[in-house]
Amino acid sequence: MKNYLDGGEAILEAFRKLKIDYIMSSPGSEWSPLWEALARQKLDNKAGPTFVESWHETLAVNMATGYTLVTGRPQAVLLHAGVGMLQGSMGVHGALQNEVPMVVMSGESQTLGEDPDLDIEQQWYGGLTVGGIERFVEPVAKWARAVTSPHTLYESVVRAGEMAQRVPKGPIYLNVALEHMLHDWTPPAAMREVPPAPTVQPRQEDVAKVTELLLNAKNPVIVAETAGRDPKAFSALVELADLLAIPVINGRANAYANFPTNHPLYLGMGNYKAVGDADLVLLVGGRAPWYPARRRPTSGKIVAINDNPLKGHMVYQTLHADLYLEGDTAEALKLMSAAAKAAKIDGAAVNARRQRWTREHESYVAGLRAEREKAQNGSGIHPLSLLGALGEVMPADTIYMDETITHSPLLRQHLPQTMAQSFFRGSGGLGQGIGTALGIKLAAPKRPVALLIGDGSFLYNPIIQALGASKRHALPIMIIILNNKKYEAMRKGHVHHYPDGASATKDLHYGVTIDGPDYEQLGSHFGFHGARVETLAELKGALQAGLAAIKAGKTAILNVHVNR
Ligand SMILES: Cc1ncc(C[n+]2csc(CCOP(=O)(O)OP(=O)(O)O)c2C)c(N)n1
Repeated sequence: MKNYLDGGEAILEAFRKLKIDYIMSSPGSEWSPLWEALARQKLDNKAGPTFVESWHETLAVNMATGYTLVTGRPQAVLLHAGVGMLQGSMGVHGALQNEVPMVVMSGESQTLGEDPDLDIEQQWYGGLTVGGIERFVEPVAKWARAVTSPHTLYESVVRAGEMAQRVPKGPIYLNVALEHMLHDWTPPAAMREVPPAPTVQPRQEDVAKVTELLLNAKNPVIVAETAGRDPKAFSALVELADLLAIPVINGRANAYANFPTNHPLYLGMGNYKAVGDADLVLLVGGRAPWYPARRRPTSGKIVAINDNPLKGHMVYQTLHADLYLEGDTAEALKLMSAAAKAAKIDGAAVNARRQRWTREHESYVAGLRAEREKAQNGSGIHPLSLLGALGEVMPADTIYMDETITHSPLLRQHLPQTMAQSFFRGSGGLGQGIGTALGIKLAAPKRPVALLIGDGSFLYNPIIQALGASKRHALPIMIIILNNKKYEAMRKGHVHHYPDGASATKDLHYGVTIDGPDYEQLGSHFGFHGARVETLAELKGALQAGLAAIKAGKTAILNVHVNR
């Protein structure tokens, strides 16, 4: 029996030193050295990461993404060779766009059976080894390389974890030869504890300059897009807005809960009317707030506050920033609040502003309520009725994950997002919602997690594999399918370009209709709850039953037939 430390142990020890909680993996035969190390970890009762097996690579990557979105801490993803990496590349691309740090690894053989002293399994000779998997990954990862030798393996993995958490955060890929992992490994004489990435803050003089602008502004407005991913930034934004009575809107592409939607200074998502009259706009965590990008939304000054304002993963981006406050968003906001408190605040002006915006908030909320009430009048279930019912039934600490398309603006406007991390929307291609929601649940086991998803988007997900992961890892989530029996986005886009075209005039559409199965029954293989909801009268009861199911530990699939 081979019974010495090898490259598998080097990788696991690096994960332990990086304080990685989970190894998300979809298996492949290069991983036996790591499985040996995991077996030793268990037999020796040693603390270390938990191995979470997935039946699909995208799912494994997405679960890591969801977990890190909540905790902020990178995890490890082990996939198989080039093929598994290709299958998982959709998730890695999403993580790059979402700036989610992770260490992704897969391996291949270098000796291919030609080393007489190393009997490599024959599948590696032939198509499985591609001679540089990193070539597949480079365009979708922050950094992708092959580990150069068994001697550099340990530090390469540690460095990958350290690099992943640095700005811009993102997935780091390592191709690790099977031979490196099978090679014996001598741990470094002095192994350091790996510190987390330090929090970088903007310079005091830059903070002072922006705070002065803010204190002198008559009509400042905050536009938030990604800030609230960090709960510390969520509360720091509330503190700053409250202190100076600055109204807050979510940008058109907000992917997180950035500010409590029930706060008297909240004015809605994409409400650029407020920005037009502003003399100072604080763009907090901006990604793509203005559209078309060429249109400057205000004659006031724009200050971009973000650790990574210019996104390398975007091919084009214009923030129209006159000033940047670069560094950790929460830190920047806290420093601004402290600087404002230390200066003289014009209390009368702040009070007048607060009154004005509170009235505006109340009328905005009343407008939303009126929209929902009006929606009840038509036949069938309007998506707004579903959103209204969710607001009534679901607890305030619910985490919503959004993988809808044409319904997404409604969701982001009408779903209550009163707490930090109560809303997430993914990046990249469709088919990642369930895995991300499962990763979120793994990180936040006490909070209800509800995935809202279009029927088209649902069908891109590895559904059976994800339901299997939900069962196996005890991650009950509520999956609410907004089933309009079509890819409405495709129809809308077609008619937009060809309003009088052959398709529009004869209602003859390609790429639109979905003749899907009875989605509510898909969970039955796992003993899960399922319900088909076709009338308004059934809606609230169905949500309550779904909530009861997830509380009892069972995933619930609600197939809600919406009328648009
Ligand atoms: C992986 C992937 N394939 C295809 C698309 C193209 N696409 C964008 S939106 C959409 C329709 C999604 O349908 P559904 O979830 O039912 O939402 P609806 O359009 O009805 O609002 C498609 C196919 C995509 N974004 N990602």
